Amino acid sequence: MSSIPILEAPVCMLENSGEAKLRLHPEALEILQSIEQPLVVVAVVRLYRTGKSFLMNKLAKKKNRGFSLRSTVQSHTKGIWMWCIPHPCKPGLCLVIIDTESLEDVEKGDQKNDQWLFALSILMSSMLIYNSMKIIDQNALFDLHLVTKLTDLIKVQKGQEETGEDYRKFSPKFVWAVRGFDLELKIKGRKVTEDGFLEFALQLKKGKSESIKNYNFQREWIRDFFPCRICFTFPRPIDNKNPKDLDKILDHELVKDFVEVSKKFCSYIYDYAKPKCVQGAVLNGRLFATLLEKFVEFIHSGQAPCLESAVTQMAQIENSKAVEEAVQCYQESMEKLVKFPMESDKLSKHHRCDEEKAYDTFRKCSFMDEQQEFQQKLQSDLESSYKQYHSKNKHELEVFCSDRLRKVFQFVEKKVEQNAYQRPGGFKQLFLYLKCFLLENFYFKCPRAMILASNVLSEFQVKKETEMKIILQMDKDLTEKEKEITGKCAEVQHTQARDPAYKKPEKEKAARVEQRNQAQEEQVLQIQKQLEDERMRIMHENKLLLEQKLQDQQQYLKEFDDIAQGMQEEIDSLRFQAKPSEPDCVLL
Ligand SMILES: Nc1nc2c(ncn2[C@@H]2O[C@H](COP(=O)(O)OP(=O)(O)O)[C@@H](O)[C@H]2O)c(=O)[nH]1
Ligand SMILES: [Mg+2]
Repeated sequence: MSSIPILEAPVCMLENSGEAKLRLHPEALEILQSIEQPLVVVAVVRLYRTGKSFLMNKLAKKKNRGFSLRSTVQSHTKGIWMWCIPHPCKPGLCLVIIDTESLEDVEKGDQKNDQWLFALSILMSSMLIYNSMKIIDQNALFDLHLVTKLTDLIKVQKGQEETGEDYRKFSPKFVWAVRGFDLELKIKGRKVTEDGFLEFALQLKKGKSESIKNYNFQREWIRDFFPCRICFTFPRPIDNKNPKDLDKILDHELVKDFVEVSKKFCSYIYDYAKPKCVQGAVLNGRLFATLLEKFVEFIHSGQAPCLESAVTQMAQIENSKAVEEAVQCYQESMEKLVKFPMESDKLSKHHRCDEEKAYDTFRKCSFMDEQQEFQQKLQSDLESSYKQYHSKNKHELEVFCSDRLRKVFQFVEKKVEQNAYQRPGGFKQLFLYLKCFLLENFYFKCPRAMILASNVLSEFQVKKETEMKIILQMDKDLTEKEKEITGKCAEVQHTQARDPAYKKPEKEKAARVEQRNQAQEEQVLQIQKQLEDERMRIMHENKLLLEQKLQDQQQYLKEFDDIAQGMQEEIDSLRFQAKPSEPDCVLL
């Protein structure tokens, strides 16, 4: 997993220029898309110049650079800004701080855009900080009236009447931050906690008058929509009446109580803000960016963002991407590890291993593929990819075998031309050579290729049938002749042994032996000459026969070509005739 990008400063995510359309900033989307970690999204809302940016900088633990603070009425941030940082306490999570400073900015005529920004902050955050000055009073609560309009601003399910329960499913945790609070935490003389203070402000009144109904309606909505809520009361950060340039003031110069509450506030957020979930699925940066795009698309088309539809569309987009990424991961790994040609057993082992990697990638990137529709698509894509590798491997194996065999055959052909095998046992030797070659090159190095190699060898034998037959025949003939010679030599020696001349006195005998030896040597030489002549004759005849056969073969091939061509023409003509013809025009 890649690490969380380090952002030196916040970036604008959604621009509210006051025109009809809110503009998503591609730079922010790109940053989000690169974050693979789950996001904890904390959004701060409400009026400008209530110290939101100052507080968010404390949350980001940044002293110098951060959300810019404005001490003038003119607000700098127009729209929603975001700042992504590694979570300070939970490794592996990314904390996204969202500052929506321009809500109800006096310069912005378009109230509708502000409402959308408020709705988006609620939709996108896992914790919402509602910032107010001084006290929780009717005015501050009135500003939360937008919550009562949420049914107009956000749809949970497609085309259904929605209940508070539906809204509660995605509502963020709610933190009320009261700033510049200088009252005592007492209600009717009794000390209360900060939460007790908030709950008191949200209490319902008894009565049935219209004003009481309105009073209660808002509170009921807030209580219903934010079942999980908490309150922090912050004293003034510095003693001066008009705290300007707070960002330049060091921590030890701030009021001690303020520093303490700030710490408590930050710890609470670090501990309790959960990763953002929609319909039970945790959002990482990429999913968050897609969802945000979908919501803005809804707004631009004049509809309230519908959570269910956005999630379905997001799932389609994300799962298609997940399939693509998984197939790519499979192919990259196969290309890297497979060296063509290889034994099909090994290839299938690689396939199984890389297929597992692909499923892992898919599981990491897919989103709510409950019907396993995309997983099935991945399965069939991987199968067809494997088929391609398999047939590529088969082809390369054939090429590899043919290449090797061609080299041997070239060698054999040369030897055949030099009549190296035209001797007794020549055929056997040739055959043995081919066999040894196959064993050495294929069986021991690549046993799977042996079958293919044997096929190619058979093809060679068919092609060279004539030569092989001649070599075989010559082997037989010469072996016969050799036997004949051996027989004749044995006969001569036998005759010598029985000749009485050999038994005469030594001298005479020696002379006679000498004489006979000469005669026999001559006889043997004569027989050998005869045999050599015979061998030359057979070789010559065979050579002529071979030439004749080769010529015949060429002739046959040519004739077959002609016949085949003739047949092809007939076939073409029959095909043409068999083609359905255009109906004739009928004149009425
Ligand atoms: N009185 C008071 N002023 C604050 C506090 N926090 C920030 N400020 C000042 O209020 C001005 C606006 O602050 P800023 O954080 O930009 O407010 P934002 O518009 O809500 O983001 C700046 O001059 C800050 O120095 C606070 O807690 N109390
Ligand atoms: Mg601000």
